Amino acid sequence: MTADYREVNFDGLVGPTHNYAGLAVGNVASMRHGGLVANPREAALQGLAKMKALMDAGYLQGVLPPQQRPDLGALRALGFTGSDERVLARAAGEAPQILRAVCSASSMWTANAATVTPSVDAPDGRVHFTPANLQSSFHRFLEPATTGRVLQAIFRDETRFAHHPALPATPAFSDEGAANHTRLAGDHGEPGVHLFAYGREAFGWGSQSLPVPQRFPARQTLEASQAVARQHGLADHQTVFAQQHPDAIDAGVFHNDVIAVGNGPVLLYHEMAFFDEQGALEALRERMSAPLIPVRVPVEAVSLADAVGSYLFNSQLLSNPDGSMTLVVPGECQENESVWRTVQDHLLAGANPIGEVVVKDVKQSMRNGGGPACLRLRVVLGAEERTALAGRVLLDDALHGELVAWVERHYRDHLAPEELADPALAREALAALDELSAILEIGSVYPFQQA
Ligand code: SUG
Repeated sequence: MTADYREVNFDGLVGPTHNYAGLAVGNVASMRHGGLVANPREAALQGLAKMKALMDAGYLQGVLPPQQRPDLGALRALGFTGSDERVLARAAGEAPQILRAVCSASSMWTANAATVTPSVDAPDGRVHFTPANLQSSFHRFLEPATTGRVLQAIFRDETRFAHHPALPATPAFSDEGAANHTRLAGDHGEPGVHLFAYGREAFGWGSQSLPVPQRFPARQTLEASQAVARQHGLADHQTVFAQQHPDAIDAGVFHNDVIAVGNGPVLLYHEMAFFDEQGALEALRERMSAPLIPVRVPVEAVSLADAVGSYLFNSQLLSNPDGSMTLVVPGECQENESVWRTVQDHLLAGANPIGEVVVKDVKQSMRNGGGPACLRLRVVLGAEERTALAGRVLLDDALHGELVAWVERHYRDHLAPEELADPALAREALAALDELSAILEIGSVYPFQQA
């Protein structure tokens, strides 16, 4: 029986309130661009153009809906009362940063939506999902409840899909999902080894001397990664837990996917990605049944600052039927001389499967620190699992066309942080999401539809 396992990239649709609020500490782009005027329409269309290009190139492409924003429920929980208009106006006057947070379109970065284990690796033969608690920032902590509902609406068949609760939303179990998780395997359908990268240990047993970042927070804990692996039933021989280099976090590597990307047996990484680089490689080699293909980029080729500025490692590395791989990099890589030279001389010309580089413009997202890899959640699915998906979430030309028309109907092309209190924006967003859930046939996943 051939199960025909393939990777489906589920990209997050950018929501109608996309804006630049400077909310993400340790994320250099977000901190730098806070206050800029955003273009939600362009952001959503850039995302859809990337999805369409990959679909046209033969990759399986899925789509995940944005979340309900502004999150008026969150404002009410914080003591703002009265009509929706009054709640927005009071928040704008008394707590503008909170208003910005509840308007963030951050669910577009679906690499942080959840951690996923394919059925080939799980003891019960189901695909496992854990929504990330995203507790390290308020605006992202608002995501997991709806994320869980959306994932359950799409991956509905309980005989094939297993959903776990998000981890306790407390610093000890700080979890940012698949952005700190890479599955390595000879091929998508072969048993894989799960590389979990973490920034700090919460309980620090026996390792008090391990260095921690000094400037920026470490968003993922070892204990969170271990708990997710436990939920999914992964055994020791299937997992490797590696500490991120604290200097990298301090340079703006707030997620491991800003400095490393894996696919199949290939691990493309910057030499500063892991605190114990050799230890991580050795542990992977011991566990993998296929030979690991490390593609290491040294500091002399690309500095940490250039890695963070260009998002070279926040690329999508995709498998092609002939065994080669395609690297989908953000446009910023082309603008950086040392990065672009490394792409040509080191990655494309090197002894590795990377045979093609595709450049995609996702600048609206990049200004908030989200590159091509942040925008997608990878789910390896067998043919029958793909057939079992509920909703209309696998992209085809018809769905792409409807989504583009939907964006053009509903989205503004100009949104400054001061405009977030506009009650018309909130009404526009709800009308758009109501229509979207019908287009995607995912049912009533939003709080406003359940009230
Ligand atoms: O969590 N930015 C996101 C970017 C997430 C990128 N994801 C991955 N690397 N996988 C974050 O820092 C900025 C929002 C603002 O400032 O308006 C923000 O949340």
